[in-house]
Amino acid sequence: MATAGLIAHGRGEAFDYLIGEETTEPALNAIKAAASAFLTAERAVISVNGNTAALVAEEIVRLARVTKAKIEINLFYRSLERELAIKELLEKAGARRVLGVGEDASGKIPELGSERRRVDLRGMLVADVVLVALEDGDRTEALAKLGKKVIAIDLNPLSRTAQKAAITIVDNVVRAMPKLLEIAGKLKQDVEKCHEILFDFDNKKNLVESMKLINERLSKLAEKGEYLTLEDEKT
Ligand code: PTJ
Repeated sequence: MATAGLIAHGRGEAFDYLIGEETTEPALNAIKAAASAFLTAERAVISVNGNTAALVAEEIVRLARVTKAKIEINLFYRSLERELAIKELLEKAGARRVLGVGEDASGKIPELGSERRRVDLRGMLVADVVLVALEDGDRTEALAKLGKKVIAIDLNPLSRTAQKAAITIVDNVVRAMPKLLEIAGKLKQDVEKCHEILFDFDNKKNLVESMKLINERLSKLAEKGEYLTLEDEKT
């Protein structure tokens, strides 16, 4: 994980407290839409950075298998050494093919500078659906502008990634990925249902629900003035 990755992780933890450290109803709705998008995609790609490799390598590999998606390493702080280390981690988790390593990442995302623009010609460049988690806002925005349907997992509903994605899962990646995997497994045989879910899903509305939830939770906390008491009420 990059040093900046640790800072990104801490930023996420702060928001996890605000949502109550659990998969909320709006997050679950977004997960269902994300599973549907994967299962109806022609060329889906799971983008992997240092943080997601460290946290959910096995789930990434299993999701790729269930949804026939490709796995592509796409780093903000790109170096061949990091790419190879992440590739090894993914292969240990069962991945057979990992895109985006070294010269394979010779495609370019317009609008992005330097090393951050490099993508695999067989993966992200031609993908119709791309899953990103703990992602930088510039890249999410650039992918969306290219017409990709971006699915984001981001604990912060206010981040540019969360705001610019087509489907935003406001949840911790360690909870969201197993759930996404489970729901994709259930929906796999029902493509019609997937289309229905996507038709009914409104990301803006769903993001508003996540923000309302934080707001209501904070109001309750402010009344009580005690975090742990509120947590006890759940049990
Ligand atoms: O591995 P690299 O080189 O590609 O580096 C990745 C970095 C750290 C550069 C990249 O992840 C990054 O820039 O992250 P940001 O811009 O800090 O955004 C991360 C977002 O993920 C923030 O909005 C956090 O709130 C959110 N986040 C942090 N931890 C989690 C999370 N979202 C879901 N689950 C988490 N565990």
